[in-house]
Amino acid sequence: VDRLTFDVQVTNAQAATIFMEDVHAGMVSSRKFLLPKYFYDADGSELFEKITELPEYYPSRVETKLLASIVDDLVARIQPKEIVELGSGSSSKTQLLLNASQSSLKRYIPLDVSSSIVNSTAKRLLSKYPQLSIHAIIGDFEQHLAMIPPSIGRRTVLFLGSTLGNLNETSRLNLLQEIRKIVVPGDCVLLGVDLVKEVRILEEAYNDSQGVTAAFNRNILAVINKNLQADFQLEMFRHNAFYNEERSRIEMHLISQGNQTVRIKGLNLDVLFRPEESIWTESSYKFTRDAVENMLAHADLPLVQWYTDSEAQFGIAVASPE
Ligand code: AVJ
Repeated sequence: VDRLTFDVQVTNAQAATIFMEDVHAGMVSSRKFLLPKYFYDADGSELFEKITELPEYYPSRVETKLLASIVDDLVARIQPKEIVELGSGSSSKTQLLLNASQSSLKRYIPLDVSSSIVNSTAKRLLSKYPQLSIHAIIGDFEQHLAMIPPSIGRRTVLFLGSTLGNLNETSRLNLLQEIRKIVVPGDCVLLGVDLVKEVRILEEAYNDSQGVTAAFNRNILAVINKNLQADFQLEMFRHNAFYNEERSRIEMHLISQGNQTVRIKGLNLDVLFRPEESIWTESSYKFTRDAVENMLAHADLPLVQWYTDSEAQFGIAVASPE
């Protein structure tokens, strides 16, 4: 259809090379690590969907409910002509905005690394919203924001799901500064962030009783097994997630159960693990309103509106350049 533009910034071959480099760097590091973006193969995405339905995992549920409750107010204020979404995935929360913006909205620009998900989502949205055109970009939001086409008018950049919380402070500021370059006064940025709260609630959200989060965490090893012909034994790594209060972040680790050597054939690499040695797989930073306001201000994106649920579990920030 001519209402769909499909823009591939990373081919599968390029993505495979970057994956190899990232796994290599993480496995030869003195403190081993893997990047959380690699959780999300087909199995990992399915496990994450299951996480969002867990009683302990409040963020997705609370954000969706919050967004639903503010969307009319939001759209009345911002009347977006186009929506750019970073890490759009299945665009499920986005539909609340698409529905409410139907009179003003002309174009949707989803950016995501997964071409299959973006492709199927785009087709579904095209048939559901006959006035909408879609310019999908397959890429990494930390690298390809410059590839977003010139604006056609009042732009809203969406970054939901507390995905920003997976980035450390430097990367966060970097990304926000890149976002700043694709908006002008009158546009806005909508940022969903998980908030600092009681440690017990935070830790339970990442240590669910059914072990889904543990399976999600271990799945990153299966991703390496599959794509780099490695022989990680998943049951030889224990899921460990805890709140680091000093740094305001949940840390997820995989802890080696004993001495072991893992062969990663695709990297021609043997990796030795000591008993209790950790692979750091994810940080999930938690924010306060002040922290969000400060980081946005540093990127020259003043906070203009702040929404939160009645229990202040999750926040949605609206920022707009001056
Ligand atoms: C998708 C990044 C928001 O950090 O809470 C869920 C991913 N990790 N359980 C998060 C995740 C473990 C999630 N984000």
